[in-house]
Amino acid sequence: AALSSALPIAIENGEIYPVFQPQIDLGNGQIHGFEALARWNWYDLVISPDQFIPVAEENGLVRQIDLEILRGAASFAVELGRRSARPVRISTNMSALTFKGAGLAEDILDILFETGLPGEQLTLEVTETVLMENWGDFHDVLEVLRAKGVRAALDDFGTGYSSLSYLRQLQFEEIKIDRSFVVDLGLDEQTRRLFAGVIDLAVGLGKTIVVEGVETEDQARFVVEKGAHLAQGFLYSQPLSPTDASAVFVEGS
Ligand code: G
Ligand code: G
Ligand code: MN
Ligand code: NA
Repeated sequence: AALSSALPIAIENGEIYPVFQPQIDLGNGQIHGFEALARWNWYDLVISPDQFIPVAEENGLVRQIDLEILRGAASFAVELGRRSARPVRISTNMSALTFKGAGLAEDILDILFETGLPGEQLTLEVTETVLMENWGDFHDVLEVLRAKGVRAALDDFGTGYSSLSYLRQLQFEEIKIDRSFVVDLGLDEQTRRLFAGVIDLAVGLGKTIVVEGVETEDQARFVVEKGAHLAQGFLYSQPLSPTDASAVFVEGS
């Protein structure tokens, strides 16, 4: 209850902001881009999105947050791009509820225009909830944004129903394999086979495969060997402040 009454003011005051976790290109070891993850500084606490995103969803504030994080991430990428020879790609998370109601595509286009971020440098991450609850809106928004080069990623793949038909029906450019999958790689052969099969299938469909939650060298070796394209996880880096994220990107270029 305290969170829910503090949230609108926090948004207003800019207390909700993105941190940036590197996504590593497994082909060359360079930082490909960053996933923007929301954080909320509330007094001395840093509140996790697992706590405040559900509250924002209940209070009709989640679109505002998703767009604020997108705006922050876009500004970050544009600014860092000025100091770097190669483009900075960013992914941001969009709640299924964010797709409900009119005007989302226009709001996102406005942010691209105002910050100067080329659409080709942006990926929107959504979970399969959006496909079950809001497929039509999602499809319409993506149709507009794709014309600008914006990509879509299916996040947390392997956790929900993850019907394989989603992979076929919808033109996700990227599939993000959930970290719960990765945790089990060391435990059993069945998971390793399933993982390898899913990667094969998705690569065969022309998707970019992002593996989340890579924490050990063994996991990294396995996902590289199986042909994943990008990886994210504590082995490479925690989510970073804009200053630290810029530094590692420029150093590694
Ligand atoms: O960063 P962390 O691992 O604590 O994120 C927890 C969850 O919160 C993840 O599932 C992530 O997708 C979600 N999340 C992080 N940032 C945002 C955001 O800006 N918008 C939405 N809708 N979800 C987010
Ligand atoms: O659901 P989504 O992919 O958006 O969630 C990303 C979340 O995963 C972030 O909150 C981030 O802090 C967390 N995360 C990123 N890398 C790792 C990792 O290697 N291990 C664990 N346990 N969590 C991670
Ligand atoms: Mn995500
Ligand atoms: Na995920």
